[in-house]
Amino acid sequence: MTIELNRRAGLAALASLAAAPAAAAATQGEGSPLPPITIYHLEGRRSERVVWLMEELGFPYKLEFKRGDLMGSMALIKAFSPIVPMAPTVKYGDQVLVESGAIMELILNRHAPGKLQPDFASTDYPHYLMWMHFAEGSLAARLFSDYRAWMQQPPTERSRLVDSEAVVEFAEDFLKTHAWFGGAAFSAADIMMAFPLRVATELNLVETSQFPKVAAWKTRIEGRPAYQRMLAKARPDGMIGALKPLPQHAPSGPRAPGAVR
Ligand SMILES: N[C@@H](CCC(=O)N[C@@H](CS)C(=O)NCC(=O)O)C(=O)O
Repeated sequence: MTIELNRRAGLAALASLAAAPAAAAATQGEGSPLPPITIYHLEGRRSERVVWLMEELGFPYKLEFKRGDLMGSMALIKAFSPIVPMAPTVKYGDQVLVESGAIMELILNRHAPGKLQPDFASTDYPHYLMWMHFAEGSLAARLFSDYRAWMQQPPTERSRLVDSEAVVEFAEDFLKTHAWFGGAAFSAADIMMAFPLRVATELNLVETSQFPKVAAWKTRIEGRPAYQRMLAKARPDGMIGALKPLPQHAPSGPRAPGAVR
């Protein structure tokens, strides 16, 4: 507990040094003042995570995108931040940030203490943090590498390595014993996991019917008022420019035996 208090005090001190001028900032509860935030966005893509987080927290933000025009939205991002144009790109005060997970952790830890993440000392916290990072580090990474490979050549057997089915199975197993990816309560880990788990089924990387716990969890997150507000603002015309689903994914079942690296 002492460590937690010290950490929070440290974060608060850091934040007050880095905070935008008081006039431009909005005070958020007991957290540090929130600098002006602009989210550069592509409809139906990972930038929805930051919009959804802000809606859950009731925090102000500006959303930049060209409605119904993914290339036009990408051009806005490139004009603003040409070096690594990705969605989300977020203007946080005077700083330009990418990586949805890092942006979410920053906003929560600095400006929304105690919200949308389990207490640091709880047994839920390690799981929460694991899923916050698994979402991009393992799940999205393996889904998109399988998608690219299987688009070129349909798979005849499952990979010897941890593949799309294995990473989604891991999420399904966790949801057999936990209501949410943060454990007992909805958290930012659910926001992080929503995009890759949607990709897994919509792009036909896995067989949807094999993952009933994931399907039930999706219904629950999509029923949240903040999720619906995010959809209305960030995906006003529904999904646009969706990638083509795979004609065929790897046959499900045990992975092919062999060496791992
Ligand atoms: N790990 C990054 C991934 C960001 C990312 O790749 N976003 C996609 C949209 S979902 C993008 O901007 N793609 C454009 C490109 O790669 O050129 C995050 O979580 O923010």
